[in-house]
Amino acid sequence: MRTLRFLLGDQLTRRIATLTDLDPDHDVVLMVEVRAEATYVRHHKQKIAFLFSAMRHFAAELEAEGIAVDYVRLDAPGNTGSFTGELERAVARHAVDRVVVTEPGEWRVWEMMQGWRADLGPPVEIRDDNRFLCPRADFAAWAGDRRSLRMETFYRGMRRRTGLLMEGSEPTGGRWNFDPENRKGLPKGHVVPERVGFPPDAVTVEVIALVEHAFADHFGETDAFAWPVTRAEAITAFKHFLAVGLPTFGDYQDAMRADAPFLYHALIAPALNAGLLTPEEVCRAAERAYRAGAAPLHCVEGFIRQILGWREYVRGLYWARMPDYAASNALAATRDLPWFYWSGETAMNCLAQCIGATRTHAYAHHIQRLMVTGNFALLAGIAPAQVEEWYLVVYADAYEWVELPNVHGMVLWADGGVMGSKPYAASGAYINRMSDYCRGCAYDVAKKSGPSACPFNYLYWNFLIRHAERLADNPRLAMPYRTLARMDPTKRAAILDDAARFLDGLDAAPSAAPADQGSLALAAPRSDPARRPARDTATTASRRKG
Ligand code: FAD
Ligand code: DLZ
Ligand code: SF4
Repeated sequence: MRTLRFLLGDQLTRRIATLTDLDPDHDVVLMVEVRAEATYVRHHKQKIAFLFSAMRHFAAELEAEGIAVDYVRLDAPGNTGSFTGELERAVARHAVDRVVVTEPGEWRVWEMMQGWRADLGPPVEIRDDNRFLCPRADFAAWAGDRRSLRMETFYRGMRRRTGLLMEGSEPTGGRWNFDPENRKGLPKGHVVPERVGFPPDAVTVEVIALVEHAFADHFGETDAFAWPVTRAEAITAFKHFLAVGLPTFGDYQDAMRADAPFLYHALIAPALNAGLLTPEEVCRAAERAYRAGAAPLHCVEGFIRQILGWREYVRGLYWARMPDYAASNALAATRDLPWFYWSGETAMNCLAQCIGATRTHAYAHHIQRLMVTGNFALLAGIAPAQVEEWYLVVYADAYEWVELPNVHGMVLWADGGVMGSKPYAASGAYINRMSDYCRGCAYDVAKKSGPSACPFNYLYWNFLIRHAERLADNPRLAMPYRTLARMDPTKRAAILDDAARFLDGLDAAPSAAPADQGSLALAAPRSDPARRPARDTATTASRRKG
């Protein structure tokens, strides 16, 4: 029996279900670089370069093992530009008895695969993705048809299931969660260790040139490319993190500093999501570091929770609730995404810093995504589909299975509380406590109203006022709503005025900024429209349908 084994670009592990029973004497592995996958949203150039380079390296490793790989490059003559087109051509090229694939990470590709089963010709076997610790079916059974699904309950179940950080049936250290120890700001003058990077090798150099040419209008820069593109490099990067990052990871997990984009974070999400590392091996290695006394429990638990908890949870939630999950808009948010999300040109220093680093590195850490760019989108009432598209474009680790629940549920509360019991709305005080951004900002974080006040301050109260009907009864928001109830009516009116003026001026080019922003916003050069990635004509909803 001759089998065509179709390997997607984010399934780069020898242990993927597609390859488990590979017969090197008869089978062919198909890998394809296709335009449609790079442009269904216009991904950051570094994400495309990372994935194409990792795919090419992985194909070479398979070939070195004596496996036949049919690898279609982006510029290969006749490349149809889509998964379906390339699969059809490959089936015609090789006389195969069947096709084997592993389920994809995105709903739109899942739907494509149903089409292959119906129309391709040879039988198509779609296998479960064996790279996760919680199979889709197990999560679905846990979730049932409950309306709200809390990560913490799921996480405890996963600890019990895997035995990670467990002493029999009890959590190591007597607690499940050390989150309260994970919220320190960085002390002034704290020296952050250098991180290991991987300057582009010959394969990556070639791929970057291709990407710069073929996807010239996409968001982001490639100059600082330093991602590991092979499993060996990813392991080196992870070992470096275990030595220099993990022992301090928990303490400063939520901290932000303008000159230190990576702090103590692991920088492994692109490698994990593409299959170069497995979630189980990184969790086990972190646990071993704790047991060997090389890292304290609150750091190791904090790290393992992100992967065994959050990562598995969002993936389970995505598959259990799609496609309906993406359609909700509980807070009726409809505003267009402001231009500065693409250009980074805004007088709000926190946003300028996070978006600037995102352009340069295709990276921002969790709190920057949640509490800066996410918080602003929530407070400003940006339409969920536009925010989701942005997050799917700009990060090297972005795939819809992980991006969508984080943005739709955690950041925007567009799911009405399936994921989080309350929206993560915060004023400038939070950003000031956790970062040094406010010191370099044209706005004053201590001011609550008026032209020079930090916009997060009045937008926060404006958000609570606007959504009082929906949120005022939420016990976790009782305190701010009590403050609001006691608020002087003139102050309340000033908040509404400031917010309306600010939001009305949002999408304006800097020279047309309202008077209160003029002197601040004009500090930034006028945006060059050519630097903004052209928007797909397809809506986000239609991209999900494939
Ligand atoms: P670390 O901070 O070192 O964490 C270690 C690992 O934990 C990460 O590599 C990741 O695999 C996992 N992890 C941590 N938080 C989460 C989470 N909330 N959900 C899932 N996994 C998590 N992560 C992605 O991989 N792809 C995305 O598209 C993505 N979009 C996000 C969008 C928003 C709005 C938010 C708030 C978070 C998003 N995350 C996403 C989660 C998280 O921000 C990134 O995984 C993390 O910043 C990657 O950097 P790191 O490897 O240095 O992570
Ligand atoms: C993200 C991406 C990109 C940019 N390009 C390709 C590609 O050319 N070929 C490929 O096999 N995969 C690519 N990917 C990853 C896919 O988009 C990913 O497999 C699906 O989104 C399913 O998770
Ligand atoms: Fe951001 Fe406000 Fe601080 Fe400026 S003052 S950096 S806008 S939180």
